[in-house]
Amino acid sequence: MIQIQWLLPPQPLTSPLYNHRRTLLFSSHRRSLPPKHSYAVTLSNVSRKYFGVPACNCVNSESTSEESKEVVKVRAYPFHEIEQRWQKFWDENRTFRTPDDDELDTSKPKFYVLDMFPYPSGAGLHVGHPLGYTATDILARFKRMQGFNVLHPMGWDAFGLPAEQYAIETGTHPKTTTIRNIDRFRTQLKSLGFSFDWEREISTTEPDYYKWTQWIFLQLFKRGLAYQAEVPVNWCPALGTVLANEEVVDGVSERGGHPVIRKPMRQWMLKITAYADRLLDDLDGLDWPESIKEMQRNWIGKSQGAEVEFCVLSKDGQDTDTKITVYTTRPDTIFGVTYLVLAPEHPLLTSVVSEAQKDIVDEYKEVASRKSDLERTELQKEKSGVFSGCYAKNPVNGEAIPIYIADYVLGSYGTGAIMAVPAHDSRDHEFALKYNIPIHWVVTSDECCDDFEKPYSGEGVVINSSNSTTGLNINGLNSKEAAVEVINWVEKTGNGNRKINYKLRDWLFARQRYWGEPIPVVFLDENGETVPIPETELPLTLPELDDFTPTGTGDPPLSKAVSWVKTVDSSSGKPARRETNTMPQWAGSCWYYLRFMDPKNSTQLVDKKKEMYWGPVDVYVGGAEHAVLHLLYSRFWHKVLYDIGVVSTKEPFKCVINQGIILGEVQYMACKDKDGNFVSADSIDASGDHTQERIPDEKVTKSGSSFVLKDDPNIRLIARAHKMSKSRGNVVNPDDVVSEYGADSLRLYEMFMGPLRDSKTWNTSGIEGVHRFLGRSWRLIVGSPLPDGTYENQTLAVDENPALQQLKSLHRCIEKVTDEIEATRFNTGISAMMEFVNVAYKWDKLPKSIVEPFVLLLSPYAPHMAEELWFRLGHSTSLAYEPFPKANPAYLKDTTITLPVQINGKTRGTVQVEVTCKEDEAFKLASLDEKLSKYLEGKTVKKRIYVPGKILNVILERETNKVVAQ
Ligand code: ANZ
Repeated sequence: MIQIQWLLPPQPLTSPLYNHRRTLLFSSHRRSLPPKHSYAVTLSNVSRKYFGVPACNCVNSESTSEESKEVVKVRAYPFHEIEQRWQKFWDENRTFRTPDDDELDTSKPKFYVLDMFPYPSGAGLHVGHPLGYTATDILARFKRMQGFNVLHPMGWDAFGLPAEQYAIETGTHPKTTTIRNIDRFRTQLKSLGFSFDWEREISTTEPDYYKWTQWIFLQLFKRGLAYQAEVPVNWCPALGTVLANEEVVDGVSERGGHPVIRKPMRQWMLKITAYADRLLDDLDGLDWPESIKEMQRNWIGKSQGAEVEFCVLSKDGQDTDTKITVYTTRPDTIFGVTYLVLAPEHPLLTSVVSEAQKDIVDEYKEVASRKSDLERTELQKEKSGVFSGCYAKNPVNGEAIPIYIADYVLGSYGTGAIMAVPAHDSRDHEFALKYNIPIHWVVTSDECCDDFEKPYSGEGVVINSSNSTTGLNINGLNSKEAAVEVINWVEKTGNGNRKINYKLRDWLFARQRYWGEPIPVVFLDENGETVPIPETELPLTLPELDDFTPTGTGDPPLSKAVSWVKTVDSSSGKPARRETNTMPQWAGSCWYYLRFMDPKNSTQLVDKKKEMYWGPVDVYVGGAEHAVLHLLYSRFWHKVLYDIGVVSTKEPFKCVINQGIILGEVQYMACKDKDGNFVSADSIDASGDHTQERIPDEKVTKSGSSFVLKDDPNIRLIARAHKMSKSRGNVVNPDDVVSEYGADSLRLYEMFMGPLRDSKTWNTSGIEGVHRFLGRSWRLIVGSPLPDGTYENQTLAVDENPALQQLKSLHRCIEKVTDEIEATRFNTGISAMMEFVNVAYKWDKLPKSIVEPFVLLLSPYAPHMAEELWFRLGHSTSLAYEPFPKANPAYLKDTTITLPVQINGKTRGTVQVEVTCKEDEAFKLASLDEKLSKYLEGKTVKKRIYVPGKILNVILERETNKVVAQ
């Protein structure tokens, strides 16, 4: 019996990882083990190896009495001591401090590798965070070792809603919550051994930082790029507050489920549309995932078309002075227009709607005002609308067509009015069918269906499109030619003009919130004029507030800071009020990458020289959820800063990588019929007349490509991985993994799970695998543990020259690891190291000149263990700046060949030899070969003919041959 003791910091016995370990023990002993911190069990030698316990000599270790006193420390290697020691060492020695000012040698190449900095939430880190952070840390450590100056910083995007909501609920000041959460995040990140330069840490909530966010706002304001407008917001009358989009679910408030309406309010807007073309064009030169570039292109949504005027007709069918201008990208379909649509918020509504239809239209407008643009334009939603009671004239053929009001047309895009062509647009088609409006086909192609039942939205050849009165005839032209023709015609006849439109809207930049950057302007009491505050008065700090509850009037909470709001305009000395809206959370994250280059500068946002050296960011890693807004907003600000000479590059991020998401562990569900009996998942029908029950992993086994119940293999189970969430109980906490397996194992595992960019499923036995690899590497180099579970202080490495085979294995590993890090294929880099360790286990001796480079290769991935091994190999300084090993091509060439061996002129087999192999060596290998040795054993060699690299021919003495044969 062996006493197994968990040498781990106390942790809840119910933690999933702890349970997993216990299950492992349990399954190797086929015995149930209650959750406790110490077990007396018998370990086979296989299990002993797994737990790092010295092997036992006895054949059956079941009941030897001395052993029962043995207390075994369960762990593959002493990561707890190692990791803490090296984290302390790095901190105390400021190992990862990026040189600054005079110490910075700008003749060296630079590498700026950045993570999308986190919002420090109350929940702490989840295992998704370290995925990207480990990848960037490997790159940072690798480049440092390659002689680059590396900038690898970390900070906090700490303004935002949750801290404010928490303040409303508990009265805790958002600042207090934020500091607490930041402290937790920092501690967690440090426990993972990331080589951030913590001296550059920034938080968007610090006045020293947001002083510059406000400064950028002032520059935007001065250039007319920040302006005020009446814009609809989500107003919740019951809560008396404006809500952010994410706080509104299906038209009601997320908290309390109260109705939310759209209400126009004065807002700050940023004119990102002025940069639309540059934001689009400059995408081409970026090394970003094509998918993100495409999403940005779609978001900017540049389209080319025309604006065409339709004259509104009076009751008796005469032209009036009122004209409706529509925007269309398909002027070629103009003969197919059978109605017009105005958005419910269109300004011409009042002059178009007939007296009879007024009430119906007003009611429709009211309902539409409660819907968001997204709801209105959703393709699946049923289209609705009302007739205005009025008609307009199609300029190309003089036809009178009805004007409708429908909310699938948005007031904010194009002109807020469309010419509807139901034959060729699916939304118009659906609408026309519903309201019995004619459908006229004007484009045909091989691809469109014969029965004209479905709309055809592609291009083709134009038909049914001529009019003798207006003289326009586009029949027979293809769509592109026809469009040009129509645009020329409308321009010539004064009915419209060519037009480029963008989907991109100006950026709504104000929030009716407390926990954000104050907007640095005042409004004069006398006339409401907006006056920016002088730059010398920045930062304009957030006033202290005790009560964060909404005002009930829609005014932001800051309006409660009465003495702060009431002020004077310092340039004129006139009484004024401060702006009480704050900036959105996007603001601080728009430019933080610049501040990391020069975080303490109190006179400039960033020093020009430093920016010229460090900019742009070389590699930027973060979640795909930021593909559009964050990346677009920061590109916009960067371009403005470029225009005013603050930055020297047109784009902020040279290369962007999206790490995939980590899904929770696969869960198994069994289906049960009405009577509660298990039924196989492949036998259930879609009627849903069954329930599902979660099955614990130990009751599941694999059968072919599916999973079944161990007890009844006929019952096939449903296996599914879900997004990690508290409600599913599948959240893995990185702290638990670190205390159970160590940070190096977590780092290695997250990199080993699969390609960085892919989505992956968490699998605790996967960590066991990499943890075992680290334990094996440790024991390969340090040796087996002593009986008390500790290890010798040195290593097993010897000062001897390496064998050629050892050099070859090492250099192959160097080449692979280097290539894979450079290509950010970290998982395959790990496989190369695993292969190396497997091979190295077969060697008798471990030369230092082989072990040391291997430790350096391992160091970006598992830095704690690597530092410890480096130290044990006799080095007194950190390996962080040791040159990264370089593969020597001489050892990479495959120098072995297959040499044919003949006996008495007949080819009898082959041997693997070095190209440089001498005759004696070749003969020795042939005599050791299983097949060839049969021909050579006991015989006398008369002659050997050896052509190096080509052939070995062995001629045997005849007599001897006979003698043996007797
Ligand atoms: C006639 C037509 C015929 C259209 C056809 C399309 C197909 P993009 O490419 O996205 O710019 N549209 C214009 N303004 C709109 C608004 N405010 N709300 C909703 N839809 C609007 O789309 C431009 C097309 O979307 C325009 O071209 C217009 O419908 C519609 F076979 O005009 B089209």
